[in-house]
Amino acid sequence: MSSKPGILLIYTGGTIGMMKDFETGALKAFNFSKLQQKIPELKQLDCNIETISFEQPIDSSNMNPEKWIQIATIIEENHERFDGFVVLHGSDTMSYSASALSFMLENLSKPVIFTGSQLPIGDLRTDAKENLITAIQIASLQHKSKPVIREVCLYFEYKLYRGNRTTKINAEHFNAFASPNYAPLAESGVHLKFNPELFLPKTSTKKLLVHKNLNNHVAIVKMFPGISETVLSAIVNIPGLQGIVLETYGAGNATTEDWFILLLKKAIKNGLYVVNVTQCSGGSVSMGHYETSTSLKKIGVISGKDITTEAAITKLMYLLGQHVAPNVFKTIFETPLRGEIQ
Ligand code: ASN
Repeated sequence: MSSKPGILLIYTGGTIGMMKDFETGALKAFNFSKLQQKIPELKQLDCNIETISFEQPIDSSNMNPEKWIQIATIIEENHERFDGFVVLHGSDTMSYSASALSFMLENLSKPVIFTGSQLPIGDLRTDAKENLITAIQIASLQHKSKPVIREVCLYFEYKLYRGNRTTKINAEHFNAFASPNYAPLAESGVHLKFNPELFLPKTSTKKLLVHKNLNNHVAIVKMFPGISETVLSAIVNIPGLQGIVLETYGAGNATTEDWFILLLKKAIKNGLYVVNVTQCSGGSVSMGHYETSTSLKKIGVISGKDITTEAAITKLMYLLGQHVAPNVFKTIFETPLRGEIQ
């Protein structure tokens, strides 16, 4: 048996594996065997790579909870056989998927690295090769026969981030992602430089638990000056809605108008979970710091602290899917489960 680490490459789609449609000129995903032909360099890596592909590779704008379950199931079924996993994924919703998978995979002790690219792998100026090759190298790194990385990460343009801390910040630049509230776990230059003090602590030797119950009766609402009672009331009264992520201003502030506070107060009383996240790209919610957030705190709004919107909405889906009891929901949401919140 080979002593080289074994890596499973999971191809879901994305620009990395796309080609121009002859008729329309639009980019479309193609199948994985073609992708491999474009990267003969994979053979030079010091690990054994096996691949598995979505039957129909997708543009990540078509990503959804069913497909997250598909990714999680592939990891679950192959967990014992492989030392690490690299998920090839479109960049558009990669941060949502990396966040979702971080919650779905409890007690993870192996690397799951999401990566993709801004230009197709066949393009002369592609960023795909560096992203893919370094992601595989990181996934196969071991120390004393144990994986160095033991969490869900996202690797893009020379940086390895904790997946659930990331957000896509640019539709064109190769440097497409940021992790505004958490420094990169590693940076790739001439050397690969790791920041082990930022890794999730090695807590347990417990068995991997894969949670596949996600509840999508949730919504994201972005505050803006002029938001009306009619609009907000229509949203919070959607039949079956169980949670909203409310993107507020600055450190978690919102209008103090009576209709707004009363509407949310009633919705929360009726069992709706409201999570306060900032619409700023960095920093934290701190309810009570300004008068404009004091009432939100009083009526039981959950603090998203420094969480990203991507991690907040997927954490909501995960906790609702876990049927967390209402009396502890707020406390559990405000507690870091996978390093997603301070
Ligand atoms: N639309 C593509 C996707 O998310 C964008 C990319 O991968 N760069 O699938």
